[in-house]
Amino acid sequence: MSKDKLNQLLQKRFVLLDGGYGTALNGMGMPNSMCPEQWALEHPECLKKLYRGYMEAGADIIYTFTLGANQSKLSNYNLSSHDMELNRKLASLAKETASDQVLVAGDIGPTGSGIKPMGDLLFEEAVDIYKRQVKALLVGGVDLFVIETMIDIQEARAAAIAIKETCDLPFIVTITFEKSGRTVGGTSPASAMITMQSLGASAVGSNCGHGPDSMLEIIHQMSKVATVPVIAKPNAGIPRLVNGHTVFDMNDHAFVTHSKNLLNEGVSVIGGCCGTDSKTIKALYDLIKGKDRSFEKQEPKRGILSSGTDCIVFDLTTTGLVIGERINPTGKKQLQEELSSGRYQSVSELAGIQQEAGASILDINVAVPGCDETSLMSEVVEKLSWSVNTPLCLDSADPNVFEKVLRIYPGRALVNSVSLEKEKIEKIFPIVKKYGCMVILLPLSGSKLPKNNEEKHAIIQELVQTAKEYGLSEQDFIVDALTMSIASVPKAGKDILETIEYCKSNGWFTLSGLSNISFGMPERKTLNTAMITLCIQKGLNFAIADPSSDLVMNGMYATRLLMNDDPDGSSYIKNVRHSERVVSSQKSVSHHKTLLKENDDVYNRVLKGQFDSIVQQVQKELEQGVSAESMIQERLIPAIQEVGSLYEKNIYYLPQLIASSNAMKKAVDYLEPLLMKESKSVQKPVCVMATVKGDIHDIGKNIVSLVLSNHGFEIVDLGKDVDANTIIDAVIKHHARIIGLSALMTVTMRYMKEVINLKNKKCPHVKVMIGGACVTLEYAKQIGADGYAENANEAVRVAESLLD
Ligand code: B12
Repeated sequence: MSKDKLNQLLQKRFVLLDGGYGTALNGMGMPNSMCPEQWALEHPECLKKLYRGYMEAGADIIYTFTLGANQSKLSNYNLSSHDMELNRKLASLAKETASDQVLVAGDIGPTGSGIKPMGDLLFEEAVDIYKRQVKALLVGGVDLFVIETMIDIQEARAAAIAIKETCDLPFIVTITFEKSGRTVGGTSPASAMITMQSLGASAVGSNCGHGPDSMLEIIHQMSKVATVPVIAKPNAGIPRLVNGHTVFDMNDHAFVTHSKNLLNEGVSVIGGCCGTDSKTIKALYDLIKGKDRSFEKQEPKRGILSSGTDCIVFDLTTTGLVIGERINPTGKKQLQEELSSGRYQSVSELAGIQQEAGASILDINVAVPGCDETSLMSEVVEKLSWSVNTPLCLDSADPNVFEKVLRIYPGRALVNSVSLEKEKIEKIFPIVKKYGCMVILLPLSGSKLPKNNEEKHAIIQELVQTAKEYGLSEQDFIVDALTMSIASVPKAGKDILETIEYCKSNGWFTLSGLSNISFGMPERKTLNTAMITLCIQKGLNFAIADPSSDLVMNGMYATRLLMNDDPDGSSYIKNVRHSERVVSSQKSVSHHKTLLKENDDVYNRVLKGQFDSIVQQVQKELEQGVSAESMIQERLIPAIQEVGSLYEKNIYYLPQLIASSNAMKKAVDYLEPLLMKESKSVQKPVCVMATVKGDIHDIGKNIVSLVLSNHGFEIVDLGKDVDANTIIDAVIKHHARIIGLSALMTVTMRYMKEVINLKNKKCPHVKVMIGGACVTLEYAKQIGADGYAENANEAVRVAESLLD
């Protein structure tokens, strides 16, 4: 099916998707010990029955049963090499049953391994894994693709890129969010929507999760920034185990009532996930049947950029957005040295400082003579992607640098920049289109500066025209007003103001490299401040500037207030800096200034996740006579406790937790041998962790293991799908005091009891604590577990209490 045809369908009317498969097949006898895809293939009648049910209920699209049929996930069942065969056959089965009455979407789900920093795979490894799946689904005859149940935006992006680089079929995307309203990695619904629609998805939304009621706010956030139809495919909540049966508490009536609210929030593609069946889909059909709908969203012209976690949305009237300019090695010897030796401490610090100081975007320039700019830029972007929440602006004069970096950037970036040069145009515009980012148009013709404003405006016209020929719209670019130095061009100030006016009248976003105006002059900040106030009067959207300059920032906030760009004065009041610096109340992932401790670089490095440089700092302090024990007890442990509390409050997400834990681990690994010398005993309580047999969900178990080890437990992690004998053998071998069991499914949580029974026989003194989405305190008591915890921090408290 062509993208246009699907888009026509999606824009004409409500579209109905299918319901759940996994739980339904479990009910038909699918055992958890077996690969679901293989079992389904061996029992085609079961799957066909579900398909027929959904088709009769009125579904427009059914999914192939291939959510977990990628090489990585199949390795759990030693079936990696069967991925192509399974996908091809399962796609053919769906096509055959559909017999052209409904569309078949090739289903692509998480790898199960995750992409760095949250998992083990490199981004390109994930792309390759998905490409194999896409190719096989194509052979099986699918009409479109669906990327679903993605909890990591990078996996969703890798799958989208794999589809785009393999075929022209359209794809739709649904992301799964936590109760907190963000993904495990911290991506907000709006940011996920922007990132995936920019990459070319025909519709974007959410699936699975915690039921249709808790999806309402997620859909609300997504709808606000959506330029494509919005999808909701919720489950019927998290199931409970009641008298040995899996029970989803939400009935069809309640499901449909909540679905109505989802439609009112802007959803136009709807279906169900686990816990829903053909009756639910029929009820949804009745809900949307005959309802008129046309997807004609008349949006104001607006630009949108996103990071891995958050986004910024602006329109032609938005002024005073600052692009932090300080990550640029030109003329900075120390930064050059660090970058050329692969050290990024200053980069991380400059990023944090600028974000804290109010930058909306961070410019990243790493052009160090003699260095491979593409690899350097990739590494810096990889590093900053999950440690700051502002979008990034990728700044390079070399057009070859962008593609590799755009592949790994987990959001919608800004490319800086393209000028009127054939080579740049031919390289940059196609990749801007492919990766769906925004680009800065720089009015230079080759390396020549325009002689006057007429010439400058003619170049801008030509660049805009060319951008449109490459399929970009006015929402995809920002024009650089080209700021010259007042020291060399006396008309420089007036010229920029004229260019801003000219662009505004054409409806184009504008930007100024503000600091250039004062180059070669004394008291540069004064000139920069005067310039920004004048520019804001003309409606400049962005200034590339140093947000740490109080004078410039205050001038900007004040002008916005005086020009009625900040009608209630709230931005001015919140941000203006008094002569004594006021700490910004803005939430910042990397630098919680208020939480950082003055003069405690060890503590601060853990808090900021600076694992590259922590050992150096520890060594320095040891040389100054600080004891290893005091460093651990008084600074490292409190720091990681603070990290845990930030994670619990949804201020930190998984990437920050991992980075801080790495910092802690590196420091402790270095200090521990010294502690032995100081003849202090460092025997840690051992905890054996496992996801029980039949269950391959391990993300929660991994987080609990990480946080427990941060709190002084020695973790023996046995992985997932682990049987009782293996667990008890490990307990005996490692003299463990606690067993931590995880299960995410009602069918597998029963197995926890078997582990407890065996433990009671072989090592009754050992304590067991349990957890996982479907597990409850009640269930823990029922099976005789000693403890239960709902999340990782709670798990630490429970584990510590079990040692008493
Ligand atoms: C991501 C996901 C997957 C991924 C897993 C990737 C991976 N490496 O883990 C993939 C796609 C592979 C997958 C597969 C399947 N999934 Co799934 N999946 C999910 C999903 C969306 C999120 C789970 C998750 O990682 N959450 C994030 C983590 C951080 O949360 P958590 O695990 O709950 O952990 C926290 C706490 O519970 C606690 N905790 C966890 N473990 C422990 C342990 C101890 C000792 C303690 C103290 C605390 C503790 O602390 C953690 C941190 O805060 C859930 C839905 C949901 N909302 O939970 C469905 C869900 C678990 N999956 C479900 C199903 C049905 C399946 C499949 C059968 C689907 C299929 N068609 O194949 C297969 C299962 C195959 C198998 N045999 O295991 C159902 C289970 C329903 C049921 N009957 O019980 C769920 C609940 C969806 C639903 N609503 O129906 N899934």
